[in-house]
Amino acid sequence: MYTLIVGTKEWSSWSLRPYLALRAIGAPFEEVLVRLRRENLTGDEIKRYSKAGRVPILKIAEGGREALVWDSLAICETLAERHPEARLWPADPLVRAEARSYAAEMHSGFADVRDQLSMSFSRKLPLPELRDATKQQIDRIIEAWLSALVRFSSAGGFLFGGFSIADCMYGPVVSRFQTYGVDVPPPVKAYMERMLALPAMRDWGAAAKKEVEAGIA
Ligand SMILES: N[C@@H](CCC(=O)N[C@@H](CS)C(=O)NCC(=O)O)C(=O)O
Repeated sequence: MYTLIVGTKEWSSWSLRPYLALRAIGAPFEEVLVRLRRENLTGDEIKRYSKAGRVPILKIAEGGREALVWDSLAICETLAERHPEARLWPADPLVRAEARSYAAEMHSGFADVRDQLSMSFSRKLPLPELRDATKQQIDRIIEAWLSALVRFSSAGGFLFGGFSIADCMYGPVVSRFQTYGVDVPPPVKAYMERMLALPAMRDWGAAAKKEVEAGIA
């Protein structure tokens, strides 16, 4: 029923987010991998699937019809709606409203973190000289994580207790902090370890490592 079109796993932070959501649901899905950073080739290949020209893309085939969903957050929202039993959003409406804000803040923000600490999932890299804006965004992410963890993590270990779309959206940031050795306080470190121990994160990391070994990332 589902096909997820993703980019090179070592680099494609946006693709990792709905991948984590799909894995959390446990529904079977096929995966198509498009190699990124191949100049015009990448864009042309992605446009074979979606005119928006960006991965991730989710294809849903159902009852003889097909739907295309593009953009990481739209895919996560669609999956949450189609699989309420997976509780991809917190059950409490007020907590859910806050979790949605976390996901949206990530989706529309932190441009300097994304620029200076680009995802390289399986590598360990030196922390570059950070711009002030990047430092402020890192502080904001840590503050936001701590605020949620203090209130909710005892009920499941994740930002809002049980694993949610907020965690999906920040999964690539966990990877970046690990790659560049960003200094974080102990509760955040423990949260990062829980995220990195998820089978979905480990599988993504193993695939990313193979790409690096094969010289394609
Ligand atoms: N806002 C989009 C961003 C998607 C995006 O920028 N994807 C990158 C890969 S991570 C891409 O498709 N790049 C196309 C290219 O490299 O030509 C989302 O949330 O899905």
